Amino acid sequence: MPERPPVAILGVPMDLGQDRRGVDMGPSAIRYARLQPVLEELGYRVSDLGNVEVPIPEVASGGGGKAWRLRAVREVCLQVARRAAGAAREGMLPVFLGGDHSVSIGTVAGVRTAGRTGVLWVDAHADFNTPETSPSGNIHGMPLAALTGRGHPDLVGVGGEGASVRPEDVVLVGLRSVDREEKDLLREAGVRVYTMKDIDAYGVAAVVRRALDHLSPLPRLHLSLDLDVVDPEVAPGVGTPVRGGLTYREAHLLMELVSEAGGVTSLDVVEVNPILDSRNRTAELAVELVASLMGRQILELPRRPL
Ligand code: NNH
Ligand code: MN
Ligand code: MN
Ligand code: MN
Repeated sequence: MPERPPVAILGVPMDLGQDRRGVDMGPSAIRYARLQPVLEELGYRVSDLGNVEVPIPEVASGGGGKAWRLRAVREVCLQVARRAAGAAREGMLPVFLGGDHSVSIGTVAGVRTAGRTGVLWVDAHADFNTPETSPSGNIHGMPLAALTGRGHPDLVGVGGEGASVRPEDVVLVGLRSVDREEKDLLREAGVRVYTMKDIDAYGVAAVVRRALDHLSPLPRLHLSLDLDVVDPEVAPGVGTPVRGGLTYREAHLLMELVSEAGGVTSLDVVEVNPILDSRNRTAELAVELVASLMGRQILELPRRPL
């Protein structure tokens, strides 16, 4: 992995994968919280590629009940995948700003065309539903299942033939809300899962070390950060808050340890909803966490290992 690859920011203002308004403003909120200047201060060359065009729910087409607005979500994800593939093949480090988590069906499908990709899914939820198991019909609860080849063919097929990632290349961290049948799918798929209980019992450091021992041998690492993984007291601006999440420092430590281990080749920052937030706190936290992931340190000094 090159030391400081050029960064490309791509916004995906999509709120079609769930039914609370406002997450479409995530890209604006995160840009307003100074993502680009913060990355430039860290020494990156950054280009903002703008936003992918997304229809508003009032005019979005397709599907209902088992997978709401399926056709529109697929169309957006196809665009995202095309842009993501371009950026990754040019050797850029794409940072995708959601939007709800359904955008990741496109981001991961795109970046993996540049090489086999390990996925670190950091989320309160597993996002491993299919239309059959989903209690809500919301596609933002389905992206990881789709990426590993499960669910509606229109979602699975965003990446072309076959699954975008192998289940053994996926690690989930931070879970505390998983639907009943979703649990069965997770177990059958054989993905690695570290829940909040594991974090409580062993600590973030041990969990991250295990996750990266497993994923680091792969040529690419994609981190998909759903801000609802952080405790809602710290990150209130999300559509589906769940108590008992990462503390402020646990979230930073996770990022710092991934950075120390070599960083990522692509990143999603999703589910920031400024309408549900107060004073843009969650977007500001998101930018801070990205800074920690991209190399910001408390002390810029060589440290001796403990
Ligand atoms: N599991 C629920 C569903 O399928 C909620 C998913 N919500 C999320 N996922 N925010 O990250 O609808
Ligand atoms: Mn999610
Ligand atoms: Mn979530
Ligand atoms: Mn596919």
